[in-house]
Amino acid sequence: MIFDIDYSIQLILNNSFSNSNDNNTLQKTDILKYFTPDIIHQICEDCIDIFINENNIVDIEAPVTVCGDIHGQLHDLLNILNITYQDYSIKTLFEQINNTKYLFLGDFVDRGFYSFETILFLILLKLKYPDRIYLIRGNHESSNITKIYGFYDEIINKFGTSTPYLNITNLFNHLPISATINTSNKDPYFAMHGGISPDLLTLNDFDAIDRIQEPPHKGPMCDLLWSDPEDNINSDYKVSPRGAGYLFSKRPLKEFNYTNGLSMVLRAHQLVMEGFKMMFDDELCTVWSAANYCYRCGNLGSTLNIDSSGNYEFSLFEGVDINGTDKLILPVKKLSNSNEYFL
Ligand SMILES: [Mn+2]
Repeated sequence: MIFDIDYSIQLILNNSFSNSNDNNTLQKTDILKYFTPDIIHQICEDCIDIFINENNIVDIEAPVTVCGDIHGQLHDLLNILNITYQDYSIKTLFEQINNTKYLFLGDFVDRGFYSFETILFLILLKLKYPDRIYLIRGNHESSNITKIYGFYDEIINKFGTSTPYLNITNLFNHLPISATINTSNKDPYFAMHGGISPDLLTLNDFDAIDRIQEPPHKGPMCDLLWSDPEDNINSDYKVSPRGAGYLFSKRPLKEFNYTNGLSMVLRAHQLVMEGFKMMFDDELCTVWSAANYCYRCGNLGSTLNIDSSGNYEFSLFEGVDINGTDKLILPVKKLSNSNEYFL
């Protein structure tokens, strides 16, 4: 089974910017005609071959753009990648990826309208740029969770069969679960989807996790994908109201950074109206990239851009109007950590 990566990527781009009234027709005639279950199976198998050779902690050299939850909001993902309604050529996309690596912190699917296109686009980029595009697992990259929150239903509606769903959730089981970002002048940044775990005190502990599985309901892998930071608890860890993972306080987070020589933990997993949130003496940051979450929350999205020497700045953006036709992408606003606020 042969597929062309560049053609596949351009096909998704073309369809993403077609007139919304024709969207379903075009998806049926173009996207679904090309991406048959056999092709999707092959794309997943090729991408699994890459993930299986990545460690539980992937090592990334900055510059890198760190992205939080996407949740099937394909047009926000394209916005992050500098793709606009005016210019959605793969040449522009590939130039952007050659400027900065990308790290996506999980929760690619569920909630939004385009989970299938979003995950397909991301794994095609991973195939094209295995050393510039990095994907780590979120709690929604799970067979159990995606059956409830939209991805499974979307696949059944689009294909009439669960085969692509089974291939893609199998791919989820191979995703790495954390990342270090190395820079020339600062201690490494460390990233995961949810948060820290009482069972993961040193980075060596991460290597012991057998990650090739559906995320368990408890234990270190579960905590990494599900936990949240919390200001108002007076213990290190507390049971999470989510029913999985923990709430963790400043003390264990700062101890984790100190023990492992890290400058900051980067995570996603929680909606932030301002797009990002610094906590715990600026030793933890939440990055949220699904702007106007579920097309109604009115929140900003952000990415955290880390340069080669370790300085960072946020890009803030508003939600893309997916019903618009001639001004689909809103301008990206930059907020730098050289501003007084972040010193
Ligand atoms: Mn999450």
